[in-house]
Amino acid sequence: MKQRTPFGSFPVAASVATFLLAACVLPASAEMGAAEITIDIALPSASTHTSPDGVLAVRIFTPAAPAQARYAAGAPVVIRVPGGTTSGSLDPQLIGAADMIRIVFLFPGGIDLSEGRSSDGTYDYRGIDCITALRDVALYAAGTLTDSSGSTIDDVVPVTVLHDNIGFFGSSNGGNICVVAADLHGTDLDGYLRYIVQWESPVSSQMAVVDLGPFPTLCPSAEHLNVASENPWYDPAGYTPLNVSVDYGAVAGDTTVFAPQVFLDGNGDGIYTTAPVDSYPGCRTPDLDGDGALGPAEDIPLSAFDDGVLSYYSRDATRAMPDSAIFASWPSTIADVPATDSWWNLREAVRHYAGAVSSIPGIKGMVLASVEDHVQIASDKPHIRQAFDGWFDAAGWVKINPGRSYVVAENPALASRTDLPDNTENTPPADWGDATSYAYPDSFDAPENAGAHTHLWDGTDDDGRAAAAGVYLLQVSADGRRATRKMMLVR
Ligand SMILES: [Ca+2]
Ligand SMILES: [Ca+2]
Repeated sequence: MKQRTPFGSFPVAASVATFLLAACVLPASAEMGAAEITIDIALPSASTHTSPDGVLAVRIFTPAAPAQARYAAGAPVVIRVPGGTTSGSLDPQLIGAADMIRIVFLFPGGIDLSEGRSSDGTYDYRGIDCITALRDVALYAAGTLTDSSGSTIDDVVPVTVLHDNIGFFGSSNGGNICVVAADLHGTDLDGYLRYIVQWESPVSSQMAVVDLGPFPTLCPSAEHLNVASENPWYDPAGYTPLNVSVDYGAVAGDTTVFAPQVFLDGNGDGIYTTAPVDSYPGCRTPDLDGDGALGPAEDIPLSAFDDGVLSYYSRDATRAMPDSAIFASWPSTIADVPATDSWWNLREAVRHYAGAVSSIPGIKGMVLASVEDHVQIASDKPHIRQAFDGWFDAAGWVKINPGRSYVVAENPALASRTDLPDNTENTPPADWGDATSYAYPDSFDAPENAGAHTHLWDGTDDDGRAAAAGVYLLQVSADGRRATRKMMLVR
């Protein structure tokens, strides 16, 4: 699959989201590092379309003994769905929540090469089969489905499973399918699925393909430089819970190149216009004047999800394409408006909150947000707002980030911090443009005195997974000044 979005490859601060995840699922009394065991099972699922007994590869991380479970009554279950458009991996996740049962799995057709395991079927890029697979994993956690040996989860884990305390944790784009599954299979999941956590999830098509910025440069190999700029055609005043206002009037395209095939032709010359990046030979940037921002006279590259057959741009960008000359004869590799709508109908959370809330009365939503998002750059955070509004407008329970007291209880060293917003559930922020009023800071490190300091990055991303080899940016702030340096991760 060609991937034209920056998901999964973004250099990120390693600590913040990991902390938020732990804070979100850990009780104050949790013992970090409690012993756990790993159990692999194969789960028969119709989502594989493999007769007679197609299975999903599922891995369970569980407390090793009842005393290590979160509650005296047993252990709740959280099912973790990865971001990007990957078919999943079996790596450990939410490692701070060792007192819970944590489940990871591979979507139909998914392969984990490092583990030598795979799920039967064909990967449909978070489509209907993946949605069904997530349902079946949840129903296994609920004790209503059995593995390929005929065993329930209760038969294989050494703790009592709290079947009525199951949560989905959607990392970034994984937060979309969690809500879609809760809507489409809510009748089956009601009574089991209690909450969904969405970590900075891009819940509408424009957010998923990052139409608002930042924007990639064209670089050889695995270098990932981005122009950290908002889309100059984005108008925050045009926000709606389903889409945002971007003027795509300058849309143009060229399907003879790899990327970008679609762009906003700011300088109007009919081609995607770039300049060389002095510090990176071979890289080219649309930031022609090198001021670090993209203006209306510069080109804006648009990204798409891609299933190997078609590229799916945002609903709004796609609707603008027929007005562009190159789409007079619609390219065979780009999804048209009906195909685009059909694709996003199953991949945007924004269209499924109401159904999830009505199907599963009492389900709760938590939206994790830090001041500096791991991908999105728009300062009014419309993706966080859409996620919040999705739950809120459906009269569901929703909160941005765990409460201050919860976080401080987890880490008492944070008690002195004055920059941890204590949001009230079911209450929107007074000003979405003031992220520090509702989002967590990007660092929980204490300020340091003047002098030389040493810090170690363990080479993992916000999900605790090994980051890809390549160039990463290191940022240091002091006295209101900020310096950025490049560093190379070699594996
Ligand atoms: Ca141009
Ligand atoms: Ca510029």
